Amino acid sequence: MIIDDDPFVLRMLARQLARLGCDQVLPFSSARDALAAMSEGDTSVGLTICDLQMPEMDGVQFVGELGRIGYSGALAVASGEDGRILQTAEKLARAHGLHVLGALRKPVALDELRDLLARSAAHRAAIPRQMRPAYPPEDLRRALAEGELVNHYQPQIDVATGALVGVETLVRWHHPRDGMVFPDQFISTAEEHDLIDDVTHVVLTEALRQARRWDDAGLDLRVAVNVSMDNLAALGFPDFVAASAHDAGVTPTHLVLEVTESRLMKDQRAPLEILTRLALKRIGLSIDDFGTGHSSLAQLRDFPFDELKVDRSFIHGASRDSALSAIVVASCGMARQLGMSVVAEGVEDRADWDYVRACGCHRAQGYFMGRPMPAPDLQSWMVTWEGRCGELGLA
Ligand code: G
Ligand code: G
Ligand code: MN
Repeated sequence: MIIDDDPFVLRMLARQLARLGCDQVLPFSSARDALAAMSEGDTSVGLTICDLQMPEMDGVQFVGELGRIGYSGALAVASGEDGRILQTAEKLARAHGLHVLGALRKPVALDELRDLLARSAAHRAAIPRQMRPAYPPEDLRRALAEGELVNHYQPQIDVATGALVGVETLVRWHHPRDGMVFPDQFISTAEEHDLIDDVTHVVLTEALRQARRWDDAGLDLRVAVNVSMDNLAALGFPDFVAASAHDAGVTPTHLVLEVTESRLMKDQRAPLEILTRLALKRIGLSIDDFGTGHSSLAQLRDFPFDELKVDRSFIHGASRDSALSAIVVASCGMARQLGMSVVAEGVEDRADWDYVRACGCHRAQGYFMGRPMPAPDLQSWMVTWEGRCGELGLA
C-alpha cells in the first residue's frame, strides 16, 4: 500500500515498485481512504509506504490509527522532511507497536526501495518468532537443574591493532523441544521470579572456567559477563565473584561485569556498596547499553565504572547520521576524560568499523567482526579474522 497526496509521487512509486517485481500495489491519495480499505479487512497488506505531509489526515495521525487497528504488516515513511523529523516519526510508529522498516527520503531512489523490500520480506519470515510465548519460571528452573544453559562468546577487538582482546559472554538456552532460545526470552522471567542469581552463577562459573582454558592455551582475553541489577542486591555478591575467579585461577582484572540498569533503582545503597567492593577487588566494571534506558550520565557519576559500552543503536549507521555521530563522539570524549575505556557495540559493516576506528573508541564488537559463538569455534574464527585484517587497514 502506498499513500501520498501528490499524484506524481504516487505514480512514480507505483512504477518503481512494479520494476522491482511487486505486482500488487494499492495506491491511495488520502490516508483516510487507505485506512478505510484496511479496516474493511478485505486486503491483507504486507508493507505500507506513507508520506508524512498530507492534508486532512497527515502521516503522524495515520501511524497512530494503524497502531489502533493493530496493523501487523511492515511500515516505511517516505518524506521530503528533514532527517530528524523522519526519525521522530519512525520512533513514534515503533511506540505504537508497528514494525518500522525505516524512512525513505524523497525522491525515493530505486536502490533504497529494493533494500526496503528485502527487509520487508525478512520481516514476514520472522513473524512466527515474535509470537513465541514467554517461558514459565518452572521451565527455567528445570533448565538450570538440567544444565541446559550454554554460554556463547562474542569477540571484542582492539581497533588500533585488530587484536582479539576480549569476549562478551552471552547466555543461550538449549531447549530440548524448541532449540536455541535467546536471553530476551528468559532473562526477565529470571529477574521476576528470583532465578537471576542462579542464572548468573551458572553463566559466571562457566565463563571463568573457559577463561582459564583460554589462558592455558596462551590466549590473553578479558572475559565479560552480563549481570542484572538484581544481582547487585545481594551483599555477598562481590565475595562470591572474587572467590569464583580465585577458584577458577583467573585474575580479577581479566573479568569484566557488564551492568545495565533496565529500570530505576529506588534504593541505590546496595548496588553502590557492591560495585565499589567489586572495583576494590580489581574486577572490571562496564556500563552496558550506555545512552539507553537508565544507563546514563547519573550512573557514570555515581558508580565506579571503568568501561563504557556505547549502545549499538548509536553505533550502527553513525558514519551517515550526524545526530548519532555527535552522541558517539561526545560519549568517547567523556569516557576519555573520566579515564574509562570505550567499547563500541553493534559494528555491523565496514562503514561502522571505519567510523569507530576514527572516532576514538578503544574496542569494537559486532557482527562485522564476529557473532556470538560457542567457545570451541573461537580458534577458527581467529584464523578467518586474521586473514581479513590486511584489507581492513591493519598490519
Ligand atoms: O545475544 P543476545 O540476544 O544475546 O543478548 C540479549 C541480551 O541479553 C543482551 O542485552 C545481554 O546483555 C543479555 N544477556 C545475555 N546473557 C546474559 C546473562 O548471562 N545475564 C544477564 N543478566 N543478561 C544477559
Ligand atoms: O545488551 P548487550 O550489549 O549485552 O547485548 C548484546 C546483544 O547484541 C546480543 O544480543 C548480541 O547478540 C547482539 N549483537 C552483537 N553484535 C551485534 C551487531 O553487530 N548488531 C546487532 N544488531 N546486534 C548485535
Ligand atoms: Mn552486554
